[in-house]
Amino acid sequence: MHYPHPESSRTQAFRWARTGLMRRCGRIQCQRAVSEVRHANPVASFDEAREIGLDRTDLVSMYRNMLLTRGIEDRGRTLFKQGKIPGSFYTGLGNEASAVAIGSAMGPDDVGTPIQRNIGVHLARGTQPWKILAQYMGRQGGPSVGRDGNVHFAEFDLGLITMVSHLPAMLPVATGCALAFRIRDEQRVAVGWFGDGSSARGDAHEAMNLAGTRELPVVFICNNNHFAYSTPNRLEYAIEHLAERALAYGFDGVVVDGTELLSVYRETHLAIEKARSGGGPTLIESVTLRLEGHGVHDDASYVPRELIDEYRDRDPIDQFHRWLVEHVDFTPDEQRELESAVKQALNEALKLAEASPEPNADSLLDGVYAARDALEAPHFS
Ligand SMILES: Cc1ncc(C[n+]2csc(CCOP(=O)(O)OP(=O)(O)O)c2C)c(N)n1
Ligand SMILES: [Mg+2]
Repeated sequence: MHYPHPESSRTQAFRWARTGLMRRCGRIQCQRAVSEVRHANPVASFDEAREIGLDRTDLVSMYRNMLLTRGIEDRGRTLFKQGKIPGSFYTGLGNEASAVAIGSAMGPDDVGTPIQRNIGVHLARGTQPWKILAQYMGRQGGPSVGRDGNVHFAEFDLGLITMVSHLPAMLPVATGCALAFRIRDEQRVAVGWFGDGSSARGDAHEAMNLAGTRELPVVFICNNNHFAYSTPNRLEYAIEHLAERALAYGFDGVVVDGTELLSVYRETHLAIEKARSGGGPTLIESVTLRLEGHGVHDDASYVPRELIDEYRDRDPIDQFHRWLVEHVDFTPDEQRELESAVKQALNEALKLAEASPEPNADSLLDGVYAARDALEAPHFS
């Protein structure tokens, strides 16, 4: 099946809807505004990066985390083909910049609920690469201790909460965390992720509506990668940009090019600091393309070739490499050194992960139920 370019057809559908609406309104002066949502600007110089608190070391470290993200997923693909990963395997190819930028912009005490395609968030928060590979292979060393596959995991100690499969069920969790921060008078912010497909479900509306009415310290990130399985954007929603929905909840929305690391970083940084200082939520729509199928079982033959070519040309890692060369004189020697350090880190990670045993069957119920004294919720005291 061939779908036309989702971007252009969506804009076209939106225009038709608007014309129809104006026609139905007849002589009544009724005009529906075309999208007024803000579009983020690129970060055009090192000075602009410094203004949001980033020095050269921070920039190179985010670049390293993008290389690591892609490297881990490349290893995962190979492990899957070797039959070492049970179930299926999902990647975030094309989403590395967005994931690393947001994970890096979060403060040390902030919490987040990353979802599928967000390995870069885990790495930016400090999850060790070997633990991620161990997770993929269902080993004891993985954050879920061998209980689940490659997307349902997170390290709580790093401020990340494990996703459940039902999407976007983690948005109400993020809003709930933000409400708890408000009640406890803590200067912390919650970050909740969801996809373009998941945006159509009630949980997304409920979470954003509650956050808007209470002006909670939460930032919503919509990873809009053009598809939900094989369903293109134009069959998912009838507005121009998902970020427009923020206006209906009474807070700001912004569309950002998710292939540009620093644009995503700046928007997230600003939204988090606004939330922390009492300014309420923001919805950031980070636009990318899912550069592979939904999982390894899907050949993505329904994605138009020209769309893939367009986004391959805008590869987030290559783009940021060019930015570093242009703005901070990143040298070929530094590039070689970094690539070899990343390769070495991945080799070591793989060794540790493969050495990690499979879980014992008699540990199956460990961690399923929380111990009563481990809970600090007031209604237990
Ligand atoms: C409530 C619910 N329905 C269906 C699914 C099955 N499912 C898993 S991922 C997915 C596609 C989600 O699309 P999107 O939100 O755009 O995220 P993407 O996979 O594109 O990153 C679906 C339908 C699910 N996990 N939860
Ligand atoms: Mg999607």
